[in-house]
Amino acid sequence: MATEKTLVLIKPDSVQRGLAGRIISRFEEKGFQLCGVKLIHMDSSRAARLYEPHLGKPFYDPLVKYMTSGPIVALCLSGHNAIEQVRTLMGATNPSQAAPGSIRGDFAQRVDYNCVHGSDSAESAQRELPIFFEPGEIVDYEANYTKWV
Ligand code: IDP
Ligand code: MG
Repeated sequence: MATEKTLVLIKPDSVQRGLAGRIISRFEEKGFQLCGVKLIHMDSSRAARLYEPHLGKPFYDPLVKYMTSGPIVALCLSGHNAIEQVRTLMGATNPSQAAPGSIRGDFAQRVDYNCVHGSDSAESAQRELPIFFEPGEIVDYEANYTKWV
């Protein structure tokens, strides 16, 4: 299993509800490392870049409106098999089907306001991370830092 980096977004409703810290804790408790953290209010061009694969779907316009409605927290997380494991911690896209104990299972009710985004493949992570982080903004612990823990 490879060490991977993935993108997580804590969506506007979750930030507004004060859930950002608890959601970040879920990932930290699992052992994923925070390599990048940003609070940003996306404009529609950034949201369009992120959701380009969904262009034309019925939920596209409401999704862009929702995701640009207020600040989000963008995370770059690193760890073993991070892309798949982060998706497992998030739970199913539709919170009605998300297992209790998952982030969406515990914190969300609706498919359209489902708390978090996570890259769904290595290709998606590679495409999505640069939408939020410059290469120099992503921390490389192994290369640059003494290991304390
Ligand atoms: P994902 O976030 O689990 O990867 P995607 O299928 O990539 O799910 O959809 C992107 C986002 O679009 C979802 O997280 C959700 O906010 C929204 N979405 C997906 N399917 C629906 C739907 O059927 N109705 C309304 N919104 C949806
Ligand atoms: Mg997706």
